[in-house]
Amino acid sequence: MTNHWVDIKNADVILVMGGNAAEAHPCGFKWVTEAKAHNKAYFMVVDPRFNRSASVADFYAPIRSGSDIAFLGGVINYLLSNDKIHHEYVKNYTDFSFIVRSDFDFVDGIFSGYNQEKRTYEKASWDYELGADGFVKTDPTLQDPRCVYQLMKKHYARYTPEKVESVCGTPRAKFLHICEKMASTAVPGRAMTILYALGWTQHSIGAQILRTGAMVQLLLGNIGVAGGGMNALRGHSNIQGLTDLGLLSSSLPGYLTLPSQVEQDYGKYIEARTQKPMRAGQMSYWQNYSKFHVSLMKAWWGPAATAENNWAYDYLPKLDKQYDMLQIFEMMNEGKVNGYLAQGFNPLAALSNKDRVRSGLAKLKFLVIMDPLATETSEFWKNHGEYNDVDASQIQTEVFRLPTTCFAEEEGSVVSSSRVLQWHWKAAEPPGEAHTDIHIMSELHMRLKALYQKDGGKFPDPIVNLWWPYAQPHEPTAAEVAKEYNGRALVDLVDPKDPTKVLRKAGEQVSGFGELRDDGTTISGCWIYAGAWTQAGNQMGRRDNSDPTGIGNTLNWAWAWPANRRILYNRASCDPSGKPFNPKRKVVSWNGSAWGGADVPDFGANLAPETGAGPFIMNPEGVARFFARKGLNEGPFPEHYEPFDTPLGYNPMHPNNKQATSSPAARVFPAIWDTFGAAKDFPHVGTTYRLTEHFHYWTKHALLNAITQPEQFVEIGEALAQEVGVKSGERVKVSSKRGYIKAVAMVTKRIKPMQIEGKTVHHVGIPIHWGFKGLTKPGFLANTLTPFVGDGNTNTPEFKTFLVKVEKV
Ligand SMILES: Nc1nc2c(c(=O)[nH]1)N[C@H]1C(S)=C(S)[C@@H](COP(=O)(O)OP(=O)(O)OC[C@H]3O[C@@H](n4cnc5c(=O)[nH]c(N)nc54)[C@H](O)[C@@H]3O)O[C@H]1N2
Ligand SMILES: Nc1nc2c(c(=O)[nH]1)N[C@H]1C(S)=C(S)[C@@H](COP(=O)(O)OP(=O)(O)OC[C@H]3O[C@@H](n4cnc5c(=O)[nH]c(N)nc54)[C@H](O)[C@@H]3O)O[C@H]1N2
Ligand SMILES: [Mo]
Repeated sequence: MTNHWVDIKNADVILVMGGNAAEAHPCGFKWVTEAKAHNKAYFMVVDPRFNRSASVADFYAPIRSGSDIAFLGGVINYLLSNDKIHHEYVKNYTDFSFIVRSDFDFVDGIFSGYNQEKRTYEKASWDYELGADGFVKTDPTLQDPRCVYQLMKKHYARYTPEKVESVCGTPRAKFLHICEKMASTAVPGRAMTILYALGWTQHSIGAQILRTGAMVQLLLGNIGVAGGGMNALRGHSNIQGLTDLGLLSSSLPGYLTLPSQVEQDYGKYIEARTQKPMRAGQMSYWQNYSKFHVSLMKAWWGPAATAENNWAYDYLPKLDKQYDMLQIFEMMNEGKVNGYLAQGFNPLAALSNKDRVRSGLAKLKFLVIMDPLATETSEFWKNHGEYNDVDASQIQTEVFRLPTTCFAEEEGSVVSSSRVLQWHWKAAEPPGEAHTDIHIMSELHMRLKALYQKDGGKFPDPIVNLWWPYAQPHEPTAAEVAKEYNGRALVDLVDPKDPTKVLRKAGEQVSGFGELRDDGTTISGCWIYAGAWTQAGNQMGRRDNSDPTGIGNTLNWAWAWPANRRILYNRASCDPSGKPFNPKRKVVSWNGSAWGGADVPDFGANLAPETGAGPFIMNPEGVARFFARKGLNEGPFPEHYEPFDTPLGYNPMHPNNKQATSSPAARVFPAIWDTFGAAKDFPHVGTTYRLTEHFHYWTKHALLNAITQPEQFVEIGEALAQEVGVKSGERVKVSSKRGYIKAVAMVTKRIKPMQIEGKTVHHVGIPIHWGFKGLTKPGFLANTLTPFVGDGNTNTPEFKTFLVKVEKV
């Protein structure tokens, strides 16, 4: 979230789109209720189904799954053509006036630089024009046809309300009503928040959907202000922590990035990530990259990371490709992976195209499961009748199960969607042979290290030299690890201007990332977490909920990254002179000599407005981008592409260009192309989602949850039920090109047929929670049906839109 849970109460308009917060985030959803009760907020839901969020909304509009870019592109067109934008904001805080390179182009769905064979873009032309001074050329009058404003206006002019209705199935009047309500927040005193989750991310164009939402918020001046923001409601209780700590395969902690295989040279690796300001007076905060990177390398390899060996740069793997889940399972299928460790992950249930996942697991030599429960994955090899129809005698994979504890059986920190790190304490002893994840991983590491020390190997250094300075090497404590990710000084840190002045004594915890250095004198395992455990102690354990300004920022409740800031980009809540756009919901302001207020300023505390430094300090241009310069992989302006299982078979924005039917840059493996379905065989649009009563695939092991939702069902509308001749409570078979499931039909008024390009399209709702293990009645894994294709940036599978056929059993 750019903002945070409590801040939702400050919103005037709330849009839940691409998520179902009332169902999947029922505790945080109380802030929507607060905004409605105390702030007269207007609450809107846009979803293929009239879901539980819609049931308490002021307004609901249906949308065809997978068509949100067309809808939001229509909103951009509406805002620009009706002049409903926050002029002072976009003029000063975005790239509206920047001139784009003359070789940038967009022709019938394809941007300049496309390589069809590789299905990727060469992005050089997706950039601004630079002047002789190295700074971006601009046209403050916005008349230049190549300025971002003009290009964007032209790009989205095609997304008319008629087009939106035809592509999305959203009736025009409903679409326009939503546009009007959004537009009401273009004035300085009003804000809209957008709450989203998987209904946006789980598409082959997921990242671009989010970007389109962010563009709408920028036009309205809703980023950085209280009650605004782009708010990703995260999933697992610590999934925010997982991304922060760099567990995605291309990341390092704190959103530093792993080098690619062409980056063998350390100097070039750092230089590429240390961008010089692209306009006068900008901070371009990533200029500090090397301080964070060197401090990380010192945290991992301690004395073995030296200036001479470029801080152990050779120890880092250099990526030849993205190693996301789809890639790993594809490589298993190709026989290129021998072993797999599934820690707190149930891929047979959770990953798309179950048959492909199972055939991948069957090619492994060994599979290690670290989990408190007996998951479907741990029995992928076992015949469970129709639910897992497999011949065990044909599978040689050796499976090890290592029982772990659950969160309540250990202490540690959990990061919420608000970026707040909260410490929790152990409440129960682990049962049986269960050990904490830290214990198991440490043991594995100790034994691997011993083997490498004994036998050597091709390159044992990164493992043999891993720094392990914990009191009990077999089980470091959560507190030790937390202190390490905060970071500390290795020697006395002196003031560079006055060497007699010691700023931080050797061995002391740093108070923030501003203290980190790139000369090997500091460590920090995750720079954005610097400040979480300082000399003053564990900030994550703080429980003071006082809120002196009433805005809900509670700066003494736990600790938020970065720097305990609760609203990101909060400089943008003020006009260029430092006066709040909305004095009633003041976040920060400039008092003539410093920034301050209800939040930690997102900016140099004493950086005067006169410097002209922009609020988006991580961008070298200091402003936010409508034109994603060299950004996402599909192009600098989001464009609608069809899902890979498309009910139309063509892209209504580019009906004559086959190349542009589905995302030209999505992750598709050659072996997968023939696993996509066509509407003639699979005429209905399937989508998968969750229910409050279950948490994925684990609460079916808990009796009370199993009682509340005992049996697998699918939701179909009344019209479709009539078409296939099925009544509520009867069983249906739902098939896709990849397989089938059978479940009870729940016939509902909450899913209505849609008119898409003159054709009737039915949605089928498929909750994900069932499987063949646990205390619920055995069921089919929903992912038997889903396609093995991923977003072109994140590689997140397209779980939310695919073609199925519903029949009565
Ligand atoms: N009780 C419970 N809570 C949970 C979870 C759980 O399993 N159980 N899981 C947690 C996890 S890990 C996550 S990631 C979050 C997920 O949180 P959400 O994303 O809110 O949950 P979902 O139910 O997957 O899907 C959200 C909605 O997206 C809609 N949708 C589908 N396709 C589209 C589309 O193309 N456009 C739009 N606008 N909407 C679409 C669906 O109809 C559904 O209503 O929930 C978390 N909370
Ligand atoms: N079709 C479809 N598929 C989806 C989705 C969808 O919407 N539709 N959603 C996707 C999303 S957003 C998610 S997050 C995934 C969820 O996919 P998974 O994360 O694979 O699903 P969970 O059932 O939450 O599995 C987590 C496992 O962690 C174990 N566990 C709990 N605590 C601990 C612990 O402390 N240590 C260890 N080692 N294990 C622990 C649990 O017992 C459980 O087996 O599913 C994805 N798959
Ligand atoms: Mo998730």
